[in-house]
Amino acid sequence: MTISLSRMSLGLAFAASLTFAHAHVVLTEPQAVAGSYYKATLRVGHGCNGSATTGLVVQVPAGFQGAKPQPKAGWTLALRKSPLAQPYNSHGKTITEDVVELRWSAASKDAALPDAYFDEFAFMGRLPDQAGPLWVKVLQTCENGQNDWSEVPAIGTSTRGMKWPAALLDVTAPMAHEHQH
Ligand SMILES: [Cu+2]
Repeated sequence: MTISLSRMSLGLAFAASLTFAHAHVVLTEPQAVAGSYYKATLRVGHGCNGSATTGLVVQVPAGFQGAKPQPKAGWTLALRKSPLAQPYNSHGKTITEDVVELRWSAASKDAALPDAYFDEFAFMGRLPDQAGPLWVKVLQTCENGQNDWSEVPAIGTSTRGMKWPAALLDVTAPMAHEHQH
C-alpha cells in the first residue's frame, strides 16, 4: 500500500516535470562534459500567453567561451561583447573580451514564431573546465508581452515550483579514463 502510493506519486511528479520541461525554454541536450565544445540548442515551446515570439535574448553564462550563434532564416542576429575578468588563450591568441549576449529578432511579422509551433535557437562554444551547473537566462519577447526565463535556485539545481526557470546545463567532469584514448 505504502509502496504503491509512493510509486504513484513519483510517477506523477516525473510526468509533471516532463510536461514543464516541454513547455519552457530548455536545452535539448541538458548535459555535457567540462572543457568540451558544445552546441547549445534552446527549444522554445510556446509564445507569451498565446502571443507569437518575436525575439530571444540569451545571456551567455560566465565561463562559456567564444559563443557563436547559428543564424536563422528570417531572423537577424546581434552580439554583445564584454571585457573578461579572466582572459583566456584560444588558437594562440589572448582573448580579453568575449560574447556575453546573443539576440535573435524576427525580421518581419511573418518570421515570428506562432504560439502553436515550436522552434530551436542554437549557439556553440567551449564549456568551462570546471564541472557544475550552468544557467542560461533567456528573455523571450513576443508581439504582446514577454517571458523572462531567469529564475535560478539559490542552492542546487531543482527548478520545482519556479514559474520562469532559466535553462539548465549540467556540466559534468570528464571520465577519468578519457585522456587515455
Ligand atoms: Cu512553459
